[in-house]
Amino acid sequence: MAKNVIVVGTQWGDEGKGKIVDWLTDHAQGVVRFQGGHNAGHTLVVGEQVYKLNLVPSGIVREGIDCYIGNGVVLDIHHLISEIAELEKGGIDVRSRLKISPGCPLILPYHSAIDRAREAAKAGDKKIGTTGKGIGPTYEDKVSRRGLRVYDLFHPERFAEKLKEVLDYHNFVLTEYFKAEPVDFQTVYDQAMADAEVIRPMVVDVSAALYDANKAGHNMLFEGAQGTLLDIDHGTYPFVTSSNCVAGQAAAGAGVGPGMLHYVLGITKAYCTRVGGGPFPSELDIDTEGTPGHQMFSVGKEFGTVTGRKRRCGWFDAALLRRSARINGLTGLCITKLDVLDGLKEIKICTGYQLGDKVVDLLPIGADDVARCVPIYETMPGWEGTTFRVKRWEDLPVNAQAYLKRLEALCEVPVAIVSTGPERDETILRQ
Ligand code: 2SA
Ligand code: MG
Repeated sequence: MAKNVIVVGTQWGDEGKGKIVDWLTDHAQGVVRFQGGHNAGHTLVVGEQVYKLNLVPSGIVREGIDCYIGNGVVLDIHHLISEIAELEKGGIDVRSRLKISPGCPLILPYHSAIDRAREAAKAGDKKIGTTGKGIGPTYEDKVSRRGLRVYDLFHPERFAEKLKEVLDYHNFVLTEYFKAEPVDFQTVYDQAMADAEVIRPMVVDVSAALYDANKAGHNMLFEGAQGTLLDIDHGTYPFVTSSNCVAGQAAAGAGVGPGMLHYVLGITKAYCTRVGGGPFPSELDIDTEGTPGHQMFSVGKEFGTVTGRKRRCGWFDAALLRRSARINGLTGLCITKLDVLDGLKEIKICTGYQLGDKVVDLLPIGADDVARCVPIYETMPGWEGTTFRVKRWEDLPVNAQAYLKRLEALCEVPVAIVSTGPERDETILRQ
C-alpha cells in the first residue's frame, strides 16, 4: 500500500521543510503543494546547485518525480512561468512532470496592488508584514466567490467578463479607499491570456490524478508551506497568512480523502524564528554581537527567502510546539538547524508562560493573548564540539542528545529525524 506523508512547519515557517521533502523524495513518486502561494520560499542545496522554489514542489529537482499543485494553492501563473524557466536553465525537466489543478484561484496583478496598499495604510505595529505577493486578497476573492480560477483562463470570453466585474470592484477600492493607482484591464487580460497558453499542457485534474497515483501504489509527500502559527485559524491571528497551513489542509487543498494520509512529520527548528509582525514570546535581541539571539540570526543566516527580510529569532518554545503537535496530529518531529546552537554555554527552552495571574503550558489562541505571555524558561547546558554534518545519533555530543530528548518529552512527540546541515546526506534518521 502507498505510504503518504504530510510535511508541515510547526512554528512560523522557514523550519527547513524544502530540504526534508527533497530528502524524503528518495522514497516517493509524487510531491504535492496544498496551500499558500509564491509567498513560500524553499531553499534546496544539491551539490553545487542552490535552488530557490516558491511554487513548484520541492520534488522537482529529482528526476521522474511527479509534482502537483493542488486546488488549495493560490497561483500567480506569471511567477510560475518564470520559476519554470529558472529550473529549465539548470537542466531540469519541469513541464512533463508538473500538474496544476484547474481549481487553483488565480493571483492577478490587482491582488498584490491591494496587498501592498493595505499594508502601507496600516500603522507600524498593526502591519502584518506580508510578503506583498497578493496572497490575502486572492484568498478573499476565493471565499467571497468572485475570484477567477485556472480553468477560467481557457474560456476567454468568460474570463474577460469576470475580470471586468472583479476589476471594477477592486479598482474602486484601490482608487477611492487607498488613493492608489488603478490596475488596467487590458494589460491584465493580455498577460493572462499569453501565460495561459504556456501552462495549458500542465493543467490536469489533480484530485483525480492523486487518487489514481495512490491506487497505483505511489508514495506521496504533501509539502506544507509557511507554518502552523501562521495558519489563518490556528495561528497568531491577525498576524498570520491567509491559508490553513496545518496538516488537515493537505486533504482539502489537494482534493484527497484524509484516509489517504498516513504520517505527519513536523519540521521544527531547534530554536524559533519569525518574519513579519506579530507577537513572539521567546524572542531575543538579534542585533547585539555575542548574544544567543545574534548567534541564531548570523550563524543560521536568518533572512527571508522571498523578501530578504531579517528573521526575528528566539529560544525554542515548547508551549507553542505543544499546540502545534496537537493541531497537526504530529507522528514525528524532524529537528533542523541544531548546529546553529553549537558552542552556546547555556540553552533555554520556553516551557510555558505567565499569562496574567495564570501559568499556562499551551500557546493561547490569537495574537492579543500571545502578546501578553511572559515566557517561563528552563535552562540546559550547551555542548562543546559541532553537530554540523553529523550523520549518526550516537556521534552527537551527549548534551545535544539530551537537548533533543528534552524537546521530545516536552512536546510529547518523538524526534524521528535530525537535520545537521543543508546537504541531503546531512540527516540523521533515528532508529
Ligand atoms: P502573506 O504574504 O500574506 O502570506 O504574509 C502574512 C504573514 O505570513 C508570513 N509569511 C511567511 N513567514 C515565513 N516564511 C515565509 N516565506 C518566505 C521565506 C518569507 C520571506 O521562506 O522566507 O521571504 O519573507 C512566509 N510567507 C508568508 C509573513 O511574513 C506575514 O507575517
Ligand atoms: Mg521559507
